[in-house]
Amino acid sequence: MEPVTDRRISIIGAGLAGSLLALLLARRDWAVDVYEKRPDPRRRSYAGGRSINLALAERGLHALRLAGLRDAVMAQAVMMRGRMVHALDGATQLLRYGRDDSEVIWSVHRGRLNLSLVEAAEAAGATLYFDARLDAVDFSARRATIVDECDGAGREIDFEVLLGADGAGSGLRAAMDRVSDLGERFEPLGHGYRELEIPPAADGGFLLEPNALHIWPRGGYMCIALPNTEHTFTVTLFLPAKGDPSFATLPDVGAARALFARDFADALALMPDFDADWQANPVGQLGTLSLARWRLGGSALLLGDAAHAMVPFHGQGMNCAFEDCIALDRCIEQAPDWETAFARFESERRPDAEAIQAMALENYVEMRDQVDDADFLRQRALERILAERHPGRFVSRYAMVSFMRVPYSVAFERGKVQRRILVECTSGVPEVGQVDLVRADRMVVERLAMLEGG
Ligand code: FAD
Ligand code: 8RB
Repeated sequence: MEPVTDRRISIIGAGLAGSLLALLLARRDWAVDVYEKRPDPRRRSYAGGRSINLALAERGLHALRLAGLRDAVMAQAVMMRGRMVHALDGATQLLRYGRDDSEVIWSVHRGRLNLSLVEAAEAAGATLYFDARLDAVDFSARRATIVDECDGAGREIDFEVLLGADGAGSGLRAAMDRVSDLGERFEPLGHGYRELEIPPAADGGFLLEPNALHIWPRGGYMCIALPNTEHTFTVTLFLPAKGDPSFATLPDVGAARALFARDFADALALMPDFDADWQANPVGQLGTLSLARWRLGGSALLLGDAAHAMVPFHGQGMNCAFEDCIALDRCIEQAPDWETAFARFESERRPDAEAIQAMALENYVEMRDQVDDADFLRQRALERILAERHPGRFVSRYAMVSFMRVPYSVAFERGKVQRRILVECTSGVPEVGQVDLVRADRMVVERLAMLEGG
């Protein structure tokens, strides 16, 4: 579609997806208005307070490259080369994610990343309104009510189209669902999370290896830690809501401390503020959101977490939301009208969103329960061997998801074929050195075509 000067696109949410989308569309000369319920991040201090970090992988990096923000973000990112697995006895082992330092993921500060995106969106010509919450929508009149979060005053805005980048608790989604059933389903994981922090060492350095994503796998639950540029680590405990142990069996900080002393002793020793953090930070809920419809004709469309919130265990929610923005920008550019653009976006992205949602669920089991399992480690060893023998053909699922931009649905399907080969070739074989590689090679060539662009 050719932008006509007075034609506006209205975006709800200036989070990670909304601000990137505003930037991409403003660059194409659309008049873009963004309504964000939170205050302007430039008027808040990001220096103090807790650091919340995110893992940025190739899909997200590619989006930042297109936005012209790659260098600025990477200047403040911490490289994570692999999983550092912490056994119960405190022993650690680094399992690399990729072949070398070209295949790594990056820990970035959410607040600073969001701020960079907001500034870049404005610089590209988008208009951002803060403390501005979408409250109600009259889709037939194309009018919406925006409430000022400071004084509670409501005002009416006219819109051409509404793009919902307003996250898992989307207000636009609720408004759309009131007009036409979106077929919304939320599948709770049954596990929650709580965040803690490891401060810098006395000499100002890191208390754990900085260039890793730390995992304390404990079967039914786990802790993880990601490094921050401030030399701290953000620690997250993932634990069932019910059962033993669970958030239900931790009525107070004393019980929480006892669980950590038993299961995460080396981590607890690094958290002098454990009690205060435990009491200050609430338990977060996790789950998978699916909608039968992401759009209302050609008048409103959901993307990012608003359309397909997922569990966090592949570290791909933001990466996927950024990929949505690039896909939507292209659909809008190429389609003759809004309805066509939205329909193409939805049919292109739905299979990929469903695939990463499923892979994220699977990765929880792998992270918490399999990283020290003998069968799993043998399969992983064979995976490395086959990846080396068949470059561009046998590529680990983790690599396809994190270091490449092949569609998530392709990574998911090829991952299933590869998993079967690994299981068939290692079952009943005690050592990976004893695997029949001639047979394995034949399976690979017969069952897997070369990866496009691989
Ligand atoms: P958000 O970034 O949540 O933005 C939504 C915005 O809409 C917010 O600014 C909100 O204030 C605003 N909003 C909401 N309702 C309204 C309304 N009614 N009116 C106006 N504005 C509204 N992903 C990764 O890829 N890697 C990671 O390592 C990772 N770690 C994470 C760690 C944590 C603790 C959490 C919670 C998530 C993590 N994610 C990670 C997921 C990632 O944060 C999300 O997938 C991503 O932010 C989705 O972007 P979004 O723009 O759709 O939503
Ligand atoms: N949301 C991540 C991975 C995969 C790591 C691996 C996992 C915390 C909330 Cl749990 C998790 C990964 O397979 O070895 N890459 O990036 C990020 C993760 O959690 C983030 C920090 C998180 N997301 C609510 C809490």
